[in-house]
Amino acid sequence: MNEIKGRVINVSNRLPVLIRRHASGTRLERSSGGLATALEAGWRDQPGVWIGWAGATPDESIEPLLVRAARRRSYTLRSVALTEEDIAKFYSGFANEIIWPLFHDMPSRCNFDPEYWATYQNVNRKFAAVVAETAQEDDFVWVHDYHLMLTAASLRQAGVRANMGFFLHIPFPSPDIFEKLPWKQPILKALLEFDVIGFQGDRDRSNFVSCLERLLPEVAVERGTPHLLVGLAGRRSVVGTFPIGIDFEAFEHDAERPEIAAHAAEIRKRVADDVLVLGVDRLDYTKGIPERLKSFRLLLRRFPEMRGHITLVQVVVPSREEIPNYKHLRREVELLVSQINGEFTEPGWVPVHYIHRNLGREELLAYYRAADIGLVTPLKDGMNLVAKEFCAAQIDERGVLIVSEFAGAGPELRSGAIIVNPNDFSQVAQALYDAAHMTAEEKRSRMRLLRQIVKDHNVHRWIRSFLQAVPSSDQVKGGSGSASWSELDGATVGPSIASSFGSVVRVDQKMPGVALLASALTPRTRPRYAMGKDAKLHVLRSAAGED
Ligand code: ADQ
Repeated sequence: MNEIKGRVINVSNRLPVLIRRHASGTRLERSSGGLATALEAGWRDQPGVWIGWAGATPDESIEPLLVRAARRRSYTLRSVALTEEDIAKFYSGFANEIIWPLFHDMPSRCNFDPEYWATYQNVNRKFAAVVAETAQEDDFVWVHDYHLMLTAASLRQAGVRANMGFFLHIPFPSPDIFEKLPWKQPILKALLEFDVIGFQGDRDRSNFVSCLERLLPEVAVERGTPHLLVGLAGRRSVVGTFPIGIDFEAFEHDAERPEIAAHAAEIRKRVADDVLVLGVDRLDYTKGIPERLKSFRLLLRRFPEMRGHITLVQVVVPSREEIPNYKHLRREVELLVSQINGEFTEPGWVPVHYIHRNLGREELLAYYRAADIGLVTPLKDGMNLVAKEFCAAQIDERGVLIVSEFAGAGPELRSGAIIVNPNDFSQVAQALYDAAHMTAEEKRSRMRLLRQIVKDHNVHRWIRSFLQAVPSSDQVKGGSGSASWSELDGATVGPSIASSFGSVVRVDQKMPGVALLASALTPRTRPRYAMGKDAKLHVLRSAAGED
């Protein structure tokens, strides 16, 4: 573990604020989506810099607005200027018509336009240029998500020496899916320029390592506990799993406010004694909204006694509406809602309430509190923060969470939630029926457990554990620095930035943090490390071709 002496520089496609131009002038809005929500909550009161696109094409009116937005924050904001063409080919194109569907296991939705790749490289260089102007050697550059996978490579070329980390907020696909990408090798190589590469779940991390093994045979992989080390051409990267969390305390605290309780009571009054099922999503085809609606329809068909006694409130926030796949999705969802309502509505009861807008935090919390069942059924999702927010806001412990096995939140919350396959409409319908008939005691004990998990694995812990995995410069650059990996065992992390996200953290005595990358050593000098009990030293292929 390296002590980060300088600042943390967060880099993401979007800043936490978005500049929107309206007929009446330019306005600042909060960015929506999971990344901005989590990072902004985790970074509250922490110093540093956040670099990203401010959501408007460049002109001189942006900077004063950003300075104003930074006044209410502990960190400064720096914008990266993107042109209309960049936005079309980098953001809508490469990021959201190639990487997003591919990494969510939906290759048939990809549009592998070669022009997108050229712009993606160019825009990553633009981000890197702003980071290079900002970062000093002691700083830690933390790059977020699939939009910016090439940034470290550009920064290294520009001679930037700061430590760099990358966190992928979305899933990483298996080799059979990833290898469809025409630019697979350059992307993998560019990722290995980061010192730490983090994933939401073990499955994502293991997919990444399998892709390295298949597509870059010269890479050396060493499996340690809790992290792995991979090496290529004299560089080493720590590869770890860091499941993201939410600011539990803030959600819990806000959900307790009397005005939220009153708003929740109002919502409940509208549905009378019905079981209130809640879905909250960005309108995205990965979130499984049509499948959820079909499962709800099946419930009403299969269990006629539920008619008039259960209501689904589906809230969607408009998203990426300029991309054709998303336009079709909106039509599909709205058609299904009207078909279900047409088939089942009775005087005094409408089965699906459909809300197509961004809810304010108060309204969102009121829905979370009012709901009896949180229905979170993405077809594939890095984590899914809605599942965690629902638990944090359930202060009365009366709600049941149904969550997809294909969301990162599934494995993490499986001890208290009902886990479903979102493609199995029959299973989801049965889960809804079971949740609606669960006893109050069972609901309470499940929700109590869920809330404890979400509280323990909060966003601050996520940040801390990622920063703790940052190796020192010597450790990643190979050569004589290798011995210091063993020195990590049992070390107490000093007054570093990591510890400012919570109490001082002690590195687990049983794990060496990361084990030594064997490829950098000759067999004679290669030390043996005390690995976790299930881990074994496994060198697949060394850079020196030893194995
Ligand atoms: P997202 O795909 O954006 O995030 P998610 O994690 O569910 O997905 O976060 C959505 C956020 O938007 C939540 O904070 C939710 O409260 C908010 N939201 C959704 N609908 C809303 C509405 N109608 N009104 C107001 N707010 C709404 C990506 C990955 C996820 C990963 C996160 C964080 O796709 O898998 O969990 O990053 O890493």
